[in-house]
Amino acid sequence: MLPLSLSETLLPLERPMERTLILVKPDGIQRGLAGEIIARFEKRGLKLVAMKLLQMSDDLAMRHYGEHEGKPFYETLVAYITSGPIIAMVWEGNEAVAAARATIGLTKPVDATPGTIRGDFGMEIGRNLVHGSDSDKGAEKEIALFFAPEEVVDWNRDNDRWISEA
Ligand code: D4T
Repeated sequence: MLPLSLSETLLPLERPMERTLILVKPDGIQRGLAGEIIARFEKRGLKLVAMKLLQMSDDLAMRHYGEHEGKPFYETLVAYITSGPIIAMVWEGNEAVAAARATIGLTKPVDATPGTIRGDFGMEIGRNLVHGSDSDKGAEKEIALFFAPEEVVDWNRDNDRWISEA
């Protein structure tokens, strides 16, 4: 049998892709880092499928951070996330949750590796610039909080075969 040609081995991806919710938090917007932060995910190879600028209400913030209710940092966390506009995005890709979290870096920016978003731009846990879902299930719930199904765009990226194996 003849070996497969490059175009035959690099067919567009058919397998289902994972999605993750990413927020550029108010400090990211106020510091003019939104473009830089978005570029990190884009260059990594994740695919943008939804995006909006919004001011989070207390109600949305409490639903988004519901798992932290009762913790000592909960109220300051809600005040921080509602303190200015944010950018909410959905990024798609193979193991998108893990890829995005590795791109973001550890929760406490002083412990985050240089090269990650928090490791390059952050100093304090209460100003850690960006949020990324922590699991596939969590991402599903979080995406539904911020986007209606029709706001998530299913599109084919022409260079997918150079980013993902079939
Ligand atoms: P988010 O959810 O913002 O992406 O952060 P992480 O996924 O990295 O971290 P997390 O859920 O454990 O914490 C959510 C949020 O709470 C802030 N926080 C956390 C804080 O202010 N003090 C703390 O002690 C902890 C644990 C930071 C992120």
